[in-house]
Amino acid sequence: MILGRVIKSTGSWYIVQTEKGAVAARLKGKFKQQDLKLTNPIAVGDLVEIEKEPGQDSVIIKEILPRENYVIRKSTRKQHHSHIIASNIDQALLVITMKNPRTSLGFIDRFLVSTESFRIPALLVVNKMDQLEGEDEEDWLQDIHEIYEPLGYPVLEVSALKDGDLKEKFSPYLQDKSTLIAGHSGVGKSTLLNALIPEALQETKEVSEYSTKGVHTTTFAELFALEAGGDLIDTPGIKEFGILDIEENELSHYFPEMREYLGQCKYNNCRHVNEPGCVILKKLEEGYIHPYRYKNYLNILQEEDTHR
Ligand SMILES: Nc1nc2c(ncn2[C@@H]2O[C@H](COP(=O)(O)OP(=O)(O)OP(=O)(O)O)[C@@H](O)[C@H]2O)c(=O)[nH]1
Ligand SMILES: [Mg+2]
Ligand SMILES: [Zn+2]
Repeated sequence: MILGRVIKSTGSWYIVQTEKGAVAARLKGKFKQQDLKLTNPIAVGDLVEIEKEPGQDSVIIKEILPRENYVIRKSTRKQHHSHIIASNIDQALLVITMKNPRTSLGFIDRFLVSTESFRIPALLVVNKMDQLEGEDEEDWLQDIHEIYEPLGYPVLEVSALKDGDLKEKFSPYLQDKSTLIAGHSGVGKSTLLNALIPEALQETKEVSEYSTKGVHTTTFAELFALEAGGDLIDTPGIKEFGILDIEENELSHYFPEMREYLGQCKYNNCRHVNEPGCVILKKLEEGYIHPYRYKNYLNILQEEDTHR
C-alpha cells in the first residue's frame, strides 16, 4: 500500500502524487461518504492509499484518508448535491474582480463563511487592476480594503496579466503552503497560476467567449507544485458556494467580527435579528460591525441551507 495525494481528478480517473512520482489511478467500488451528498467521491487534495491491481498494470485507490478540511460548492448538475472543490488545504486565495466579471460582496462573504467553518485562512486578491477606472470602481475597491483588512483577511491588488513581479509579491504568502485558488469564472485564476508557475501552462480564455456560452475554461481542479515549496490548486470558476451543514446559531461564529461578542446577548439562542438585548445589533449600531457584512449575515441566515 502506497500513500499519495490526488493532484488531478477528471471524474473517472485520478492522478496521485506519491514519493516515487505521479501515477494514474482509478476508483474501484463505492466509497462511503459521511453525511454529504457529493457529486465527486474523490477531490484534489485528498490523501489516498493506492495499490496495484493484482496481476495487472492498473492502479486503484483503496482508501481515502479523513479530510482535514475542504471547500465545497453547490452542484451544477444535481439538486441538493455538492461538489468538493479541494481538500486538505492550508489556505484559500479568492480572486475577485470589479468587472468582467464583477464579484459581489455577498459572494465574498459566502466564501469566507465556508473557509471560516474550517478555520482555513483566506486571502483576497483583486485582479485586473489595469482595468479599474471611475469613481464607482474605486469605491468598490475601497470597500474591499475597509471591510476585509480589519477582519484579518489580507487584500492584494494585482494585474495577473501585466505585473512582472508576481512571484516576489506572492512568495511570502504562498511558500510551503497548499493554497486553493477560487473565484468566479473569468476572474483570472489560471492567468495568475501561470504567472506563478509558468510550467503549469493552464489554458485561459477571454471572458466574452464563455460568458455567452456559459462554459468554463478550467474544467477540472488541478494541483501544481511551487518551485520554492508548497503548491497551488487551480479550480473551475464557481457561481455559488454551498454553505452546508451550518446550523442557524452557528453562523455568527464564522463572522470574525461577531465572534468576540458571542455569548453576551440576553438570550443564549439569539439569532441577532431582532431580539431584545442583542449585543451584535448594538455593535452594529455603534459601527463595530460593517453594515454590508451584517446584511450578508442575514441573507445567508435566511437561505434554505441553514437550518435550525
Ligand atoms: N486586463 C486584464 N485581463 C486579465 C487579467 N488577468 C486575466 N485576464 C484575462 O481574463 C480572462 C480570463 O482569465 P482566466 O485566467 O482564463 O480566468 P479563470 O478565472 O481561470 O476562468 P475559469 O477557468 O473559467 O474559471 C483572460 O482573457 C485573461 O487574459 C488582468 O490582470 N488584466
Ligand atoms: Mg481557469
Ligand atoms: Zn444577538
